[in-house]
Amino acid sequence: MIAFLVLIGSVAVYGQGQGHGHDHDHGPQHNHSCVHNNHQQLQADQVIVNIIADMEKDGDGIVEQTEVEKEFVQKYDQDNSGDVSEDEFVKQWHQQYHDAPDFAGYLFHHFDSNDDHKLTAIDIVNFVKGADTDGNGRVSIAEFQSFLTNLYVNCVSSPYSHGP
Ligand SMILES: [Ca+2]
Ligand SMILES: [Ca+2]
Ligand SMILES: [Ca+2]
Repeated sequence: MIAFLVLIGSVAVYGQGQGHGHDHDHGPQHNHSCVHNNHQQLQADQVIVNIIADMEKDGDGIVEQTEVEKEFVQKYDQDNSGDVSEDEFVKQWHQQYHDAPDFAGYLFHHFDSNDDHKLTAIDIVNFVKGADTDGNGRVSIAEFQSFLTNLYVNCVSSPYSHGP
């Protein structure tokens, strides 16, 4: 009887090990919650100030596509694969801004405009387009700030189609 139970136990463990070995988990890796929650109790506007400080590096008052790409793609791409996975994004965002992982997951989902579960240059192009509310081809700090405020405070859902 004991031997039988041990056998069942090892089959169960073996089964789990197998599941891990195969990298075919395409389901959502994180929960997404657009309710802002910060582990250091920072308010949304304080986090946004920090994001802008990191993003707008040359201080010309314009958030250039290259600046967003440097910050969101190159810096977050820990394994140098050329794109940013949800895991990479959530981890880095949480570390940098202390937003809860669930909230970082919501941001990632929002930024991943073509819904391929990666952040790449195409997502940044869409990001900049989405933030450029007056359509002059440039994202001013004020535009960027209100874009982020909408994400943080108004909890907007993605403007892009994410399929069924
Ligand atoms: Ca700039
Ligand atoms: Ca994408
Ligand atoms: Ca603009």
